[in-house]
Amino acid sequence: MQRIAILYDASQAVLSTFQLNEVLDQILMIVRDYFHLESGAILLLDKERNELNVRLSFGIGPCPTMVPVGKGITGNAARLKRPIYVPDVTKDPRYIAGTSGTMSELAIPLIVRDEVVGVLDCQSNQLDFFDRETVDLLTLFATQASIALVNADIYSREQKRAQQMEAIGAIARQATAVIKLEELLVQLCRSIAAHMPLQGAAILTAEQDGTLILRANDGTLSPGIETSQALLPADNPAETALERRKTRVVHAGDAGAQAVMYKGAGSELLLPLVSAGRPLGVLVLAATDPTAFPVDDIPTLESVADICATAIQNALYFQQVEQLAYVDGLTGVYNRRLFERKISEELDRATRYESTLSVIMVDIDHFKRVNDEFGHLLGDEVLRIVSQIFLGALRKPDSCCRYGGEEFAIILPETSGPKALRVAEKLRNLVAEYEFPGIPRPVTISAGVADFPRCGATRDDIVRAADESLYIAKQSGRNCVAAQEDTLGEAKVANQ
Ligand code: GH3
Ligand code: MG
Ligand code: MG
Repeated sequence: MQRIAILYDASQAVLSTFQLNEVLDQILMIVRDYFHLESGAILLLDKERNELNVRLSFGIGPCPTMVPVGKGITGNAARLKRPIYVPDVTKDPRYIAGTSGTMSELAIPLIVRDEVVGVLDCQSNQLDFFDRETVDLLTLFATQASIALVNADIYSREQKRAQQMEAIGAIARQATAVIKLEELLVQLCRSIAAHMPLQGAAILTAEQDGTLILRANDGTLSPGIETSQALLPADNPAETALERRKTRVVHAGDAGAQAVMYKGAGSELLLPLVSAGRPLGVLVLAATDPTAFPVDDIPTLESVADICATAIQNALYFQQVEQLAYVDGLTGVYNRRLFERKISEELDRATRYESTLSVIMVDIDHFKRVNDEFGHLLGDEVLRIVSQIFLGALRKPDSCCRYGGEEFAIILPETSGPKALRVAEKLRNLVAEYEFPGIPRPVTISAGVADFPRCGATRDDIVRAADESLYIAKQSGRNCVAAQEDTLGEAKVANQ
């Protein structure tokens, strides 16, 4: 009767909490205090590896923390799914020597709905310590303990799920708050790293040719790849993940795990970012723990990737619309609106870094005549061709803008007046030499050059100076290039 009371108390105690650590504590406390054992341990089953890991113990000296299922007395209890009692461990070859003084051992599998979840290992320093009744009682207690362990496991999963859902909500809210692509990518990495137990998060974006570039991270990348825009080696796991549209876990030390970019990362999850069938990039989540990304968590993390992909798609769309607002419909070069914006930005920058900047104003000569003689459509074609000639001859940082009608304004960052004059001269030459289809004579341009800081400090100063130079070029007979007196020491007309 007293023993039934013990069992009742013990069950109450282990079932009174959902916290795994508390359940483990309670189980071993009961084994030690109610059953007066010298040592004991709870081993939990790692199903994937088919091994038992010691989660908590008392009175046990140095002994293996992991036992494969089928090995030792505990491993055999798990394999056979029934308690194994060894009254004299010295006579049992299965016994793995550990704690000195142990004479008898009882290993009881922890089973719920016919599935082994672990083993309760009980040891005594006395030979044949466990009588029939104690074995039965401990076995009954183990049943209660198994239920408590499973409850705690369900609870911790639920809690984790709830935290994940909360994190997804927060990430989604932050994702919709930013529309500029570069900012969005960094924001996504930061909020993912802030809301999830990770070492870091990064986003790789797919370039047009399919290569992946590291575009953003949460700021915790290892110094070696701190530089954004880092290109990944070909055939890296991230590339295959995106190609196959399949989430992939890589572990440090895996063959081809070059994409493990975080120093000290034990594992990385590579989540393809795909929106409306379009491959946009890869979300990289890094963790120090090699087992940080269990299969159960993948769907939740994939929904985080979906949120990212949608937000990135929106930002790309916004970028496209924004770009369209700055592009001239007829020629495809930038429009005047971009010119106004760009020149202000570049002047700010040149002022800050005390560098130079030039503007070339271009006007097609006698364009009215071209229209009159060959028709408006051909006139349009001339505008398109001239634009292409300019684009082909300018450097990447230069901006070619259609300023109005048949006038162009070209911004040359970090370029002094004399150098800009040479560029203008090159453009003039290219146009003059071009044989425009349907126009049996050369089409020419005139150009005026001005530079910062020599021609002034403001946008208006520079544009006015370039306009005046253009006027001088026109006055000098057209098909030529001119610069302000300030630029070259005296008003100069080149190459009449
Ligand atoms: P100048 O050498 O002094 O610059 O003479 P110009 O004939 O080029 O100058 P003007 O300002 O008299 O004429 C500009 C012409 O450009 C008038 C206008 O019809 C034409 N134009 C402006 N925009 C377009 C366009 O989009 N397409 C076409 N085909 N013609 C245009
Ligand atoms: Mg004009
Ligand atoms: Mg003209």
